[in-house]
Amino acid sequence: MTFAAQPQRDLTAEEIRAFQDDGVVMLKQVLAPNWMAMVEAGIEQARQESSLLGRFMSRKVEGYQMDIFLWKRIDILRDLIYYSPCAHLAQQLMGAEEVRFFYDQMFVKEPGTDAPTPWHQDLSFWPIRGEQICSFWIPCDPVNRDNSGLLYVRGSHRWPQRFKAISPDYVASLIDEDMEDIPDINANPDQYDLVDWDMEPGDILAFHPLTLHGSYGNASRTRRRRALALRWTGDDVVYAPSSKRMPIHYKHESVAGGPLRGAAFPRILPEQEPRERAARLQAERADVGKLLSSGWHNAVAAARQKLRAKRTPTPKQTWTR
Ligand SMILES: O=C(O)CCC(=O)C(=O)O
Repeated sequence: MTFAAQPQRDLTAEEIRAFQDDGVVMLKQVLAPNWMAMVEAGIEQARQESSLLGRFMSRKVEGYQMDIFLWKRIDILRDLIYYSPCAHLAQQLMGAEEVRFFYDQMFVKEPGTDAPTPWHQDLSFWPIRGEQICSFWIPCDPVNRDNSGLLYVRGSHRWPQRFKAISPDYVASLIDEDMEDIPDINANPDQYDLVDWDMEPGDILAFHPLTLHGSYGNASRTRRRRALALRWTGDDVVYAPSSKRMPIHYKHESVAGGPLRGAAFPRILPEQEPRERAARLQAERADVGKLLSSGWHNAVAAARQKLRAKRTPTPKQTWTR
């Protein structure tokens, strides 16, 4: 049995084609105001109750706030994931039978926050592999390029390259030196097929995790930019952990090379797993032991990265207007 709501409209063949071929599509008005109220309330609660990791990741710029795995501690976001139409929309886009929830992430840039999101691919630092994966980026404020709407390189999910991860907070430990450096896309915009959209609350940007994306800082003096990202997986996704990939601090039963399993990655469609659903009811905190040891691992890796960076500096990206 699943309790995920049906979408207010089915996606069109053109929207599904755009997701598959371009690696990104803007889905106009697919989340009704009741779901958007949950997104906004969840973000606001998360901002008040930020996690240790969130505080660490947001420490660099005043007005910038990021946090992850919010749904594990914020009930309204758990409910959004289990009951909103998002899982059905992800199922239609990915062409999958099974839909699991991978993780969520909040990105806030208050007016005037000069914090560009560097160009990056998500999959190069995620501990999963597969084709049927999609992210939903859901703003709860009107967004355009001026207040840090996301930019994409259309079709880049089909490029053969895997680029060194530059996560929005520049966590050095996740950089895989075997990957290529990301080119300075904004210095040569004519060489790339760049796309972006003006968005309203209720719209969703759906994109493949290999599609290059980034954004300018928030140059608006008045308009905030609060967004929630929800990540979904389909039938072909396997767990692929490594020291260069984002660690998962919550309980699950996935083994390397096997499918995602367990309460950290709950199945939403075609039906929920009773055991995962039961676990969902217990408030779960990230495993502090794992968090500390990965904090230690991150610190060591960051120090190593700094030493290496002296020899091969990370190429700068142009994000001035
Ligand atoms: O909101 C942002 O600035 C970054 C979003 C992003 O990189 C993502 O959702 O993968």
